[in-house]
Amino acid sequence: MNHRIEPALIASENAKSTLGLNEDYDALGVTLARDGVDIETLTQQAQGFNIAVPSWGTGTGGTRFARFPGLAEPRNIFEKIEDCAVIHQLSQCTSRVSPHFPWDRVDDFSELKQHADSYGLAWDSINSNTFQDQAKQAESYKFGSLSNTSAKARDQAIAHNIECIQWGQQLGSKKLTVWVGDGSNHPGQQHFQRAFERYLDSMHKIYAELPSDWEMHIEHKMFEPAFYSTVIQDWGSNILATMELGDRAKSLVDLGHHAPNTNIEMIVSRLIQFKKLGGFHFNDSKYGDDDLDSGSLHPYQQFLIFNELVDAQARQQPGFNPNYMLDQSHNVTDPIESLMNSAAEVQRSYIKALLINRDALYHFQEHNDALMASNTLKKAFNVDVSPILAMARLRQGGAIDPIATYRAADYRTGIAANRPSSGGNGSGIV
Ligand code: LRH
Ligand code: MN
Repeated sequence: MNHRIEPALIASENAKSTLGLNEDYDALGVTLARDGVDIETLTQQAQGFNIAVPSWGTGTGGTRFARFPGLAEPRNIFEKIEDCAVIHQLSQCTSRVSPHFPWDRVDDFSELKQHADSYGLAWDSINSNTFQDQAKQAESYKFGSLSNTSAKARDQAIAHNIECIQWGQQLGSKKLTVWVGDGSNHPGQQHFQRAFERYLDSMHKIYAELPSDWEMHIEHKMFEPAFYSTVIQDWGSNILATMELGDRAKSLVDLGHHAPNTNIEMIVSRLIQFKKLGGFHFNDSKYGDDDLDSGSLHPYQQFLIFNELVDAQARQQPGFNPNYMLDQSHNVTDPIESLMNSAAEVQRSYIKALLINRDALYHFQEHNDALMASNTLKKAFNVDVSPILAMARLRQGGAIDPIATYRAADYRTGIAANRPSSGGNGSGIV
């Protein structure tokens, strides 16, 4: 298998902190054992955790105001894969990449598959794009895509999604994610029911082409690019659409797509209960769809979401198999560092949620002991599980400290010569 970072460098960096890690790990083991928790079981669960990386997150992101490209930006999907290989090599929990078409379109998909295979990377959900007009595109998506009043525009968007499935099959993916920006900016501009009916009619035509072992994930979003109404505006419209389409249509929860202070963990619980939780786009936000690093602002909310996920796992909830993925935009940090950091922060929420004493929680819930129920969650959240995450990385050949090791490797300086800046738009979202 190819490596982007010299394994010897990772080993020498790890050697600097292995002693300290073992001490911290053993001490945490003793503390957890006092509550009957076996640290080794948790470390194995940490090693089994995996979260996909968005190809579009490897380039520096921007806003409508500006984008400030960094050094040695990836200019195409091959270079994005190389950077994803660095993230997985050091973090050991991001072995899948989610592409976006046509941003990542290539002429030879088998060549692209071989390139990813050479780094031990697989392909996660395929993201279609009917929120931008491509050069020489016949029908514009200015007034929507799958819900556009123009049948020609809808057919064009349907054809693109079906093509995305075919490209995904060549890469070995098993999921299609459909997010559309369709909506309106003015009251009266759109007939809500007719727009939703057109959307459902289009999605039925795409669903009919979905291979039997694939899932379709529908992503809702409150606003942007539309600022008055959005056809799939919230989890309600989302789950209704998935129920309308069929068992293999499920809802995807992008954390940033909700109004501030929305109880997202409760939405997750509902989707789990009705076997409609397809997966997540993890990120964090303060105001809108800020696409900030996961757990950087609301780590407790992320932990509460994993409380629902671990609870379903513990109850062996039928139809429970959510897909985990990051969806972030890195405007002021090195995307590789932010993606490694964020993958570990989501992994941290999972391990902390595994520490929750569920029997005690259920007892306090049944007896309306609100304070002790809340304290049972906080007790788990307040455990520093960093030694478990680091040990999971070390045991799989990763870095005890991914950021320090990445900086020691000075990766971007090393590849800058092969990646002359393309100036212009590069591969960030904007
Ligand atoms: C929409 C979204 C969607 C992607 C896009 C890049 O805001 O979250 O998941 O297609 O970002
Ligand atoms: Mn998203």
